[in-house]
Amino acid sequence: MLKFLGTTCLLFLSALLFAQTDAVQKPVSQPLVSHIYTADPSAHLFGGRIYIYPSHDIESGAKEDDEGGHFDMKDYHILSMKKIGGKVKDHGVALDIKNIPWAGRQLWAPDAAYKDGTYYLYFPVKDKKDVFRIGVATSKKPEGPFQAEPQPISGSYSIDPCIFKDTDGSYYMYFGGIWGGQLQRWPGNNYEAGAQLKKPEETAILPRVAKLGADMKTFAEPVKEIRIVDEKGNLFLEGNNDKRFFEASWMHRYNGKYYFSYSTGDTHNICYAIGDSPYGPFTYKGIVLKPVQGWTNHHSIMEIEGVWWLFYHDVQLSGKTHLRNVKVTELTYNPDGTIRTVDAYRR
Ligand code: FUB
Repeated sequence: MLKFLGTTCLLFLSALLFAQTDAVQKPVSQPLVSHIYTADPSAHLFGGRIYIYPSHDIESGAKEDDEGGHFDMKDYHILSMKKIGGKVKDHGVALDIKNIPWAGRQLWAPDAAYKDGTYYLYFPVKDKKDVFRIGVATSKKPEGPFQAEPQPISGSYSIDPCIFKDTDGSYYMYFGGIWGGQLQRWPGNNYEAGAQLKKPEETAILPRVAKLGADMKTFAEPVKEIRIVDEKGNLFLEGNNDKRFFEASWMHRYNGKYYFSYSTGDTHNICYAIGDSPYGPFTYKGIVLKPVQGWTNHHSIMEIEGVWWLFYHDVQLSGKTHLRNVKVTELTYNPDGTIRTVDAYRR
């Protein structure tokens, strides 16, 4: 009898285990639009309406490689909605690569800002020498169309600009991305075409920040590195690739503290670190968003009437790493100011 019970128990346990590992991952939210592929959502509240500035993923036929050559985007479409869960409007082409005089290829993750009646769209694109730079374009409307400046922002490089407005009215740009984002080629703000990625035992490459000039089209100061440290104040090594910076910077304030969040790239987390100044240092606190379906993970965070939202993407619609779809889900804080980790799937 005991033997029979033991075998039944074992069978039950293995069935349970099988059911869990085999469980279909049910997404906690659905794509905001499905008529085009969109990624890297930077969300803002402009004039009481939610505007999302995403990448516009396409199938261009470009070959997949470790540099992200298959992310071969050629324009931006801006999305907007009155409220979370409301109807999402696609405002059409807001900026086309053809109309950026200095651009070569690959329009990657953008962000936007508003100041004194003008909207600014910040975007990374490779120049004609295949070097990523960050450009800016302006419009009188949040949805564009945007008119690009004739040159990239002087002193800018790499990818993934995030524009943060501090409570004193200053604007900062956070940026950078290693591997295909080329940040490794810019030690000390100088371009070194042959510069390599760090070895696992070396200190990891750091993200960058610069205060914007009053014209919103220039850097007001030399680009600085942002220190992300562990609880003991030590910088991460490249080998700590589940915590070190890779790409996809975002900055927000919560209860007077500065929250710098970013993707760890090859380990696919969105992590965050907290500091007392927009320049850091930022102390690592944990994971905002666990890996999503697809290789890349990219997000933005914003508050609407006391509720916090996490915008992100996955590949639910296509199953292909370069054809993504943007989503949104709620973000919650613990009483001590730490963020409750989001799992984008019910397992
Ligand atoms: O969309 C192209 C690149 O993929 C972005 O710039 C990265 O952040 C990653 O999401």
